[in-house]
Amino acid sequence: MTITPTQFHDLMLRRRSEIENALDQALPTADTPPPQLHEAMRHSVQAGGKRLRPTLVLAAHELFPSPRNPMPAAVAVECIHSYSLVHDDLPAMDDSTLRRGQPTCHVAYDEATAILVGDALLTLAFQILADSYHDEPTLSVALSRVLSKAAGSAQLIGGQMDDLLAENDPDPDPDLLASIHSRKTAALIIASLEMGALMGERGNDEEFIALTRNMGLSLGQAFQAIDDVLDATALSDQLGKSADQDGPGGKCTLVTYHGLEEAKRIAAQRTEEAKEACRKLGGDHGFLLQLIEWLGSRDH
Ligand code: GRG
Repeated sequence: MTITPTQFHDLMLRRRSEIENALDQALPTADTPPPQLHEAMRHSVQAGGKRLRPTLVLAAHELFPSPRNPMPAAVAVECIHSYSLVHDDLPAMDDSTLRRGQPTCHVAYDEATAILVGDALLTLAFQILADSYHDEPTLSVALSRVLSKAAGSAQLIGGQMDDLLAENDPDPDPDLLASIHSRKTAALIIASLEMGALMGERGNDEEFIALTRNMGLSLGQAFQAIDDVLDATALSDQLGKSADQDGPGGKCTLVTYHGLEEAKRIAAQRTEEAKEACRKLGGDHGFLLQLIEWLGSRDH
C-alpha cells in the first residue's frame, strides 16, 4: 500500500510518541536507588534522537503483521543503541560533549556514571526481551540471539574497536573502512529489521529473513554514508551532536577517503539499493519505503 508524504509524516510522529512512551515505561523511574544512575539512564535515553532503530523494528513487523507486540523488542534495540552512544562519547573513545542536543552523559554526570549507564542499558535490553516474550520461548531466544550477535564483539563492539585502531592511519584500507561501517552501524540496523520480521507472519520464512537482512545492509551503508556527509557539512546545532568530529581527529570516513561528492553518490546509490530490496519484500511496505527515502534526504 502506498502512503502519501502527509500520512508518512503523521505516522512517524505517532510511532515516535508510542516508542517514547514505551521507553518511559521500560526504564526504571529516576528515584529508583541509586537515583544518580537511573536519572542518568533517563537523561541519555530520553534526550531525543530519531528513534530510527525501534521504528525499523515496527516497520518490519508491519510488512506481514502478526498479533505479537513488537514494541518491547523495539525498546530493547533502542536501549542497546543508546548505550553505544553513551560509551562512544566517553573521553577514551570519541570524547564528545554534545549528543542529541544535550550534554553527553559523562559531561552531565561523570565518567564512572556514564560507563555504568551503558552497562545498565545493555543489560536492560536483554531483561526486556526475556520478560516480554517469555510466553513464546523460541521467539524470545531468537530475538536475543539476533540482538546479542549484532551488539557483540564480532559486530558493533568489534567495529568500534577497529574504528579506534584505524584512527590516524595514514594509509587507510577501504575494505577495512567498509567492514567497520557494516559492523559499527549497519549491524544494529539489520538486526532491527530482522527482529521486526521475525515477529511477523513470515518470521519462519528463511528466504524472507535473508531478503530483509540484505535490505538492512544497504540501508545501514546508506545511513553511514549520510552520517559521514553530515558530519563534514552540517553544524553541531543541526545535528544535536558535535559536528566535524571525524576530520580533525584524523578519523577515516567516506568523505576523508573518497571526497564529499563521491560520499554523496555512495549514499544515493545505497539508498536506491535499499528501496529496491524493500520493494522485493512485498507485504505492506509503503511506510518502510518512505522511511528509507526520508533517511536518504535527512539533514540531522
Ligand atoms: C561503544 C560499543 C560501542 C559502539 C559505538 C554508536 C557507535 C558505536 C558509534 C557512534 C559513532 C557514529 C557516528 C556511528 C555512525 C552511525 C551512528 C550510530 C549514528 C548515530 O545514530 P543516530 O543518528 O542517532 O540514529 P540518534 O541520536 O538519532 O538515535
